[in-house]
Amino acid sequence: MSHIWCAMKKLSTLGVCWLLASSLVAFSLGCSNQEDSASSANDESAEDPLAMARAALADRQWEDARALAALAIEANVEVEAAKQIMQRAVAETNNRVRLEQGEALFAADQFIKAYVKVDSIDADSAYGSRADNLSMRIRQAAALPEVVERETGEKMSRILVGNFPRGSSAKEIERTFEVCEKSGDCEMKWFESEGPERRITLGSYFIDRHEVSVSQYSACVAKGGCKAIDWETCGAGLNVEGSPFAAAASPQSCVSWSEAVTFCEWAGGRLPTEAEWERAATGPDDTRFPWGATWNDREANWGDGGASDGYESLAPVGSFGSNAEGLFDMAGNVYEWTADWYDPNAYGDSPKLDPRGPDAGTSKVIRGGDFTRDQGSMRGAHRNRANPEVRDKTVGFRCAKSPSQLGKVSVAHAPK
Ligand SMILES: [Ca+2]
Ligand SMILES: [Ca+2]
Repeated sequence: MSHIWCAMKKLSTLGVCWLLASSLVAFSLGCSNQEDSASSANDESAEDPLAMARAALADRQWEDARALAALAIEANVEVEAAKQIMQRAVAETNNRVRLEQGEALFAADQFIKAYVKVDSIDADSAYGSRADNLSMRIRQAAALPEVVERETGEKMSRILVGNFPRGSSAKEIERTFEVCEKSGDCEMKWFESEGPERRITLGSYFIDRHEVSVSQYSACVAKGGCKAIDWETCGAGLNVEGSPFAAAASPQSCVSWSEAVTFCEWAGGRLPTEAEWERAATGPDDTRFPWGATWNDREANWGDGGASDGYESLAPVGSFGSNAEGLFDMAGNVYEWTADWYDPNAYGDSPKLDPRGPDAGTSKVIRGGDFTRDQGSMRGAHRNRANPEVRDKTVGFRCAKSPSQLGKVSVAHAPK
């Protein structure tokens, strides 16, 4: 604020004090020393509103820059240059207002995509050199609500822009294999697709707190947005009275990949990418399991061979605790479709920014393990795959939203 106050002191003698009178109330009065030192260092710039406007612009003090440019215009000093500063300051001010109104996450994503050419330079060093800008964008992103709600009432958690070590180290793969071998015949190749572990960067996004439930899916069917579940191709007896697979609070399984995509589009979003799913599961601290570093057989609906976790079959969504991002059932209950095609070697040569898997394939990635699986499948880094056309009682899904999809509601479908 000292820019303006000091300029005011100078320009008030020229009779233009009225220009800023209304905005003076909050200004600091502590600029006399700065003025003195600035004057002794560079008399001309200290008294030149245009120079001070430039300085304010460089300091990202948009309001100051705007007011000082106005003073320069009023004083008829290099009017064109002053107008340019004014335009820039107004644009930035408007941008800030928009950000405060809810576009911060979108801006953060745009920032990343504009500044980081990940395939040609290292993302981490790019961020390092622009740490101030990035931290500013993250602060802006953090100003948004942590939770948004979609039309079906499902809450979505905000995952902030940032990077994380995706996949598993060779040591972790070996350790998981050893644990697996204690309970049966296991093959190392089941786990090797989790490597190599690499730090990747994702933009901000939102993701459902729960697996999509039977009742939510039914709402989409009732409104003509989704096809009715084809229970027959999934398994006999799943749709009978009292079946956990047809219970309203259960996760909706027995959906093909494209049926999951259709639901998420209807709900104004999309499926999460495989990378987004993993980051959401392992949280900001990159924990081995959604709840933390060590195995706990009461934290998920897994294949315990009985019901020590309380459930022999599907559990109602959200029956266990949430992870650090407020997400439920990121381990167990049902596997979850992701957007990506499966490739066991996908991590080795994937982009470091927002990887989206291979362009084509024969199976889609499913994540999180299900109610029949052992503890190795409950890890956040665990990968599996399924034929996209298959409907399986162990495979469901949850939806994500890009910041650019915020505010979008269910697609209006005419009743069929
Ligand atoms: Ca269980
Ligand atoms: Ca799950």
